[in-house]
Amino acid sequence: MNGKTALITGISGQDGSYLTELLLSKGYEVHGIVRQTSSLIANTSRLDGVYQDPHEPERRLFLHKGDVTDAGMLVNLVRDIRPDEIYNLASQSHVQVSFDLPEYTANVTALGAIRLLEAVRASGVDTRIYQASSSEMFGPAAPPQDETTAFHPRSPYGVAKLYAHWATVNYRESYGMFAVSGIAFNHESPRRGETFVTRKITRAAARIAAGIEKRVYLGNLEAVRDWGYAPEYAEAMWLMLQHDEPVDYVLATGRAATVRDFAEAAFAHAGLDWRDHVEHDERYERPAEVPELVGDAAKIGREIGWRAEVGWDRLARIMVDADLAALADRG
Ligand code: NAP
Ligand code: G4F
Repeated sequence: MNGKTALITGISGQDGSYLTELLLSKGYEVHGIVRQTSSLIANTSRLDGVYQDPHEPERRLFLHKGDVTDAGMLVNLVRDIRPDEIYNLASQSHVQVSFDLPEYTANVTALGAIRLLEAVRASGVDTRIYQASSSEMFGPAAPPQDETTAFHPRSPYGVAKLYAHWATVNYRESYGMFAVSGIAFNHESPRRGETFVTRKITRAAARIAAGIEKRVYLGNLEAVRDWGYAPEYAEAMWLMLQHDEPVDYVLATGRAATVRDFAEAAFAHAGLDWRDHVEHDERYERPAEVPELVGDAAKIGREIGWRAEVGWDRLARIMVDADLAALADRG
């Protein structure tokens, strides 16, 4: 035990699960907000490795039913837990979905952040806050993008993230809160949701190699992304809240590839030629695309010492291996 308490919104997501493991390993008491669904008490499969039964006397992981659209719930929870650190990872995080559900995305992703900031203010708790900002806020800005690059979001998701980002800056400047944004470029892992392009590709490559499927349908193959490895980004979030000063940082690898390059590498690692299995479907094209995101994370390297080690090609191999292993386990 290190005597510290953290609250994570979005604990059941990709990043939330890695951050939970990291904080538990550092001796934190970890609290997370999980959503009730019609068929499950909560979607907690990514937390299976660290889940603790409520009857466990030494328990350090606590899951609370809630939602970032419920302001009263957030105030009560922050007041009860009195966390030293809050990580706001809750979001409708899928860019394409945000074009179909723009108002819902704004409610969760933009207003969720301000509800949480207000909950901290209303409860009077002295806490440090991490806001999960996104490289999607840069839109078509020329790469490499860094902390000085002008924002130009190109999706309802990007617009919502920009609101949350500026709200975080504003609460820092207005109320002196230790509130910071990590402007994270794409980061992936075997726990990535199956509709994001990297996981869609690695899962398809594994299933095609196993003879379960024959092809996968993708949209724009020319988009360039700076794909990093999610556990390393969880470490950066934690480091930002340990820093002396509240400072916003870009989190990125600095290396990038096209969707086509990623597909080629993933299929090759599964022993396949991507050209035999990838087909185009325009339904996966977006009304407005972000063509090229490549981050320059020199500032956090200089000031905090964080650097991403895993680049997109190694990441593709890690994800294909995990998807192949999951199929083998299933028998
Ligand atoms: P993710 O896997 O989609 O996880 C999102 C989390 O938010 C899930 O736990 C989800 O719960 C929760 N959530 C959604 N709506 C909610 C609501 N109304 N109330 C409470 N919780 C809600 O996303 P991720 O990849 O881990 O990303 C974490 C954060 O970083 C997100 O804010 C994302 O937008 C941001 N980000 C991600 C990347 C990236 O490349 N991964 C890059 C930049 C920024 P359920 O499990 O119930 O759905
Ligand atoms: O994997 P994606 O859906 O990720 P996207 O849109 O870059 O957003 C992710 O990264 C952001 C950080 O920049 C996060 F803030 C956000 O929450 C999310 O985690 O798509 C990547 C690229 C896009 O250019 C998309 O048009 O892949 C292209 N793509 C091509 N075919 C596809 C597909 N994307 C998806 N999801 N599905 C396809 O079939």
